[in-house]
Amino acid sequence: MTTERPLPLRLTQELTDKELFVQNSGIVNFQFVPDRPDGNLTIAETGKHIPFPIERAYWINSLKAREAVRGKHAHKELEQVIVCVNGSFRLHLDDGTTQQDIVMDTPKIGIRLGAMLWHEMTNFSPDCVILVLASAPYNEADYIRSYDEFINTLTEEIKA
Ligand code: T46
Repeated sequence: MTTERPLPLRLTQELTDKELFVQNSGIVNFQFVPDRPDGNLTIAETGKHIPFPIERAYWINSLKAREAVRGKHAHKELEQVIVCVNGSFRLHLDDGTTQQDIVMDTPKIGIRLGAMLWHEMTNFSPDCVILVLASAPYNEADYIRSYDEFINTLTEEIKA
């Protein structure tokens, strides 16, 4: 028997949190100002688009290896918004019960990565640039890097 995996979600302006049914996530529509022929401007403001005060930003590029994998962890408390500012990649989300894949290929829409959400990034285009806005400074103690530990922590939280 084969288990069917749902088709990856495509980011469009019409998309709502209803279609993104994995828990602790959400769609973030940024303010977009097309300035043709002088390029486009995309804006993220705390309170308006980002549901937390931004304490840290980091960006990822040079994703030339087809087989590159990033993420593969959850955070205990950190809140983040991830956006593909150039190129494309695939974002895999797992709340411990439900899994969903999203094709990240627009700078206009971000995805909220809430606490206790397992996430993996793959299928990077060579020109892919990822920006992440985070609610706190880097803290390795906030990471859960083992999937078994992630599931056990969720089970303990349900029992408590
Ligand atoms: C996340 C996803 C979306 C730091 O020292 N400071 C930092 O702010 C960051 C982000 C990383 N690092 C160090 C920690 C590791 O030794 O850089 C190394 C690589 O980090 P990591 O393996 O966590 O990178 P990714 O791309 O797998 O994950 C990153 C973020 O770390 C993570 O919080 O949610 O992007």
